[in-house]
Amino acid sequence: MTSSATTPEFALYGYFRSSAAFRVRIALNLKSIPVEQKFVHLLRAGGEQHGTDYKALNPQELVPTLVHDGHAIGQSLAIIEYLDEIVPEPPLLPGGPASRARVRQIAYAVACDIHPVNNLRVNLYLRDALGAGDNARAEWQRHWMAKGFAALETLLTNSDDTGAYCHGDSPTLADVCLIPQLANARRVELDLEPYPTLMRIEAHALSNHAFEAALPKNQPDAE
Ligand SMILES: N[C@@H](CCC(=O)N[C@@H](CS)C(=O)NCC(=O)O)C(=O)O
Repeated sequence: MTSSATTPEFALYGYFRSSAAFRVRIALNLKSIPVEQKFVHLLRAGGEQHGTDYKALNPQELVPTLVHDGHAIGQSLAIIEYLDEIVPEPPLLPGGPASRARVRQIAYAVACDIHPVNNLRVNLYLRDALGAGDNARAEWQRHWMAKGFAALETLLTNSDDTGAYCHGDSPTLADVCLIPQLANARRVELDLEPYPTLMRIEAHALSNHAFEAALPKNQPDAE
């Protein structure tokens, strides 16, 4: 693990290509929280996430981990909710139970259903234990992303609650999850033409510096 030398109050262990870390980077940027980035290379030397030091911090051996005030917090959604509680402005969940439920529905569709089956360790298991070739692995990812995006496209297109962002005209947890997943989709060359509403929201989000600065290509550890 290597680190950049900036302010130590918040430290984020991540990897430029990790979409779960990308979510946290967006949330930190939206809230203008300065962070010391610590880089965990998921591929080098069998994966630095499996090393003793990192495992002590996050027994799941996954990034991201946020370290703040003596706590090491794993799980991007737990981290983002923590940030939303300690730095409430701007809020990442809207007012009103129904609105909050809708934002969580979109966020969880990405974070609980699309993302986990496409994670690196799942891909490596497909490749190494089950003998799937690289083409099959890419097809697996495209399949699950397409299924998830089709549902989100319908949900977002058919709702008056959708605005410039997934919910209204301000970024929420829904956008924080959706935009990184679209970056993953591009990596496996999924055709995104069937999702014009997702594309419109993505274009708008990326015009916001908080999202743009969090892109994998803009990270110090980008390759
Ligand atoms: N549900 C977790 C997922 C974390 C996760 O899957 N992280 C990936 C990168 S996006 C990872 O560390 N993969 C390493 C591995 O599979 O070995 C979260 O939201 O933080």
